[in-house]
Amino acid sequence: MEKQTAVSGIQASGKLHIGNYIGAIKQFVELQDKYKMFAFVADLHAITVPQDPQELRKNTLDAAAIYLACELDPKKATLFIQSHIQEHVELGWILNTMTPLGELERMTQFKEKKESQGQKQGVHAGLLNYPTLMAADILIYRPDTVPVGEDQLQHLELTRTLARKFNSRFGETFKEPRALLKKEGAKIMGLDDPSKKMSKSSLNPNNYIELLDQEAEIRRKIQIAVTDSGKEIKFNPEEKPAVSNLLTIFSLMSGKEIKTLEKEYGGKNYAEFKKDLGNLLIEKLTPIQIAYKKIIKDEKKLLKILADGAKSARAIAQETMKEVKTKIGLL
Ligand code: ATP
Ligand code: LTN
Repeated sequence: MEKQTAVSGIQASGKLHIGNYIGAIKQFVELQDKYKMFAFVADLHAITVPQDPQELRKNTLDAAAIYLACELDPKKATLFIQSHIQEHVELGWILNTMTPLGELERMTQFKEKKESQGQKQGVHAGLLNYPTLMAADILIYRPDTVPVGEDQLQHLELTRTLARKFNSRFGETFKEPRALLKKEGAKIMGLDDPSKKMSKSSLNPNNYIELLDQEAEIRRKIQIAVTDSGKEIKFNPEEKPAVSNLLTIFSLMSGKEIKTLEKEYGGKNYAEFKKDLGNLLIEKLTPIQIAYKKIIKDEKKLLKILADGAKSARAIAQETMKEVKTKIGLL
């Protein structure tokens, strides 16, 4: 039987954190054996808010290097940079012409970023049109599934709607992909505020643990992570959101069940639990950091991997675009 296809991307908008790892990258790596996996760095999405050019370049290469350091294997998966495939933008434009403005205006991510960006640098049309480019990123490879964190579900729903709309107007062209969401870890919360998701655009660096954070920094951030009232280490997201979040991180990084952790830490205090969690994160992130350092040193080799990935991706994207253009009557 032919392998199913999976597609997903990560924005090059800052330092990747353990939420990105648990909610997204870890899944891509698991999928690469069973699926035809397309993983990319969404640099065009990153510029929907202003980016410093040098930083954007560095963040894009870093994100690609981190994919590889987390053991995404370019022999199994297709790894590339979004802007290297111009067909994404071309299809994105076409989808824009089929998307009601109201659908874009009601997107939670748009509303949130409009609020935070608006105060800083104003809101530009790219931020509103973010989801149609994302729909193009996906539909162009006609995937069966899209592994993402919970915050992207709304964008994926729009993607499915656009696929249906296009198909009913111009004939069967796109597959309606389903979201692949982890039961646990699809929404890792901020260490400073367990009511909001861990986010690289958080203004407080203590919100997240970067995959490249130094040992001392990891220990410090875990130590000062907010906890809940009471002393018990129990999983109860309503009553103990902060500790439940730390337990989720502990469980997904160690492979131990939450129930086992609750037993192990029964009668122990937050300080002991946090000390062990800090050690665990250091143990798991150190090999990623060592691999990253090696990969990022050899930029030429990294660019070659990305160029090879783009070549494979482009071949498929061009084929889809040819069909799309014919169907809608572009010469
Ligand atoms: P920002 O918050 O600045 O928009 P981000 O941290 O959400 O950025 P993205 O590049 O937008 O990072 O996300 C990449 C992938 O990581 C997406 O699949 C997203 O759903 C997932 N992800 C992001 N944050 C979390 C989180 N806190 N928990 C689980 N998954 C997450
Ligand atoms: N919007 C996504 C990043 C992204 C993406 C995609 C994810 C851009 N294009 C296509 C899956 C499929 C985010 O995580 N913020």
